[in-house]
Amino acid sequence: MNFEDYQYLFKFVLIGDTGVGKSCFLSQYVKGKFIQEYDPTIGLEFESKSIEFNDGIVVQNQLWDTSGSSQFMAIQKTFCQNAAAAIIFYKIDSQNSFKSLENWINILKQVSSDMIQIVIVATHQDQENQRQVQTQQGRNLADSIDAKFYEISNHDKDQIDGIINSLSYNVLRLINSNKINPLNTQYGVKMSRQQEQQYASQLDNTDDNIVQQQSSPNRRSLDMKQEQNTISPNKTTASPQRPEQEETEQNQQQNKPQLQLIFILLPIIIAYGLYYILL
Ligand SMILES: Nc1nc2c(ncn2[C@@H]2O[C@H](COP(=O)(O)OP(=O)(O)OP(=O)(O)O)[C@@H](O)[C@H]2O)c(=O)[nH]1
Ligand SMILES: [Mg+2]
Repeated sequence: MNFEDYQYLFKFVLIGDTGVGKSCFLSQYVKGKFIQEYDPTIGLEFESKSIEFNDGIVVQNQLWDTSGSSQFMAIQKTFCQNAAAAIIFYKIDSQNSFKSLENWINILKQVSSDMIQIVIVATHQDQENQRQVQTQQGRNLADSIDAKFYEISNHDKDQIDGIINSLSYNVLRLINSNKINPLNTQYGVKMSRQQEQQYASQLDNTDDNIVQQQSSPNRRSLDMKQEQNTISPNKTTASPQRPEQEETEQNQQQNKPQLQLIFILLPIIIAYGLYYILL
């Protein structure tokens, strides 16, 4: 796939305490590989993967995996700033990681755009026997901030794909409903150059339509005027002819009896004339 074989690029950030499974989630999504050994992320890493929707729209998801260590707070904040979506992780076998969600949500509130899509993901679902956080606790917290909630095991790639696909779809929906301006980078969305041109021409067309819609009553009256004008010259040339013809026909009709009378009277007058001449 070439660099710009997509229409949109979405930037997602993965945040949460150390060891909650952010890198593991990312590895499963991009490489289909579960990382068994814990290898803490230093600062920041990122991976990209494209998905194609039914309507042919290709979205490249760029996932930024931040370290959960407070050492890297500045980086975490910076990368939350221009994100289209944030996935906040905790693990069900760690009450502390769940408590930290409040801090992560606060960071997002401070720096992210108001259109950021937030998802809370509880990992280690396969560690049920070590559970410290009840599913309902996670769900309630997600509801309180209007976020989606998932409880998963990072062993299950399908669950991970489902989360990212649904996030991408939601961001795309926000673009299509004009709630996110894809030209404004603060929303964590970027368009390919080709899509940008198409988008600009669509905007131009929309502007034209608005102008046309606004001016359409005038245009209609103009058209009507033009229609009247086009009709009237024909009418005006046609209309005098018709009465003239009618008049001539009427005159002819009216003259007919007079002529008939002349034809009757003329022989009589001639006969009388001859009569007087001969006498
Ligand atoms: N059983 C189980 N283990 C998991 C799961 N997710 C992650 N792990 C393990 O948890 C450990 C830490 O996972 P990471 O993905 O590296 O954690 P992280 O959030 O990236 O941590 P930092 O990079 O330090 O911020 C690894 O040893 C993984 O194998 C899960 O869902 N179930
Ligand atoms: Mg990591």
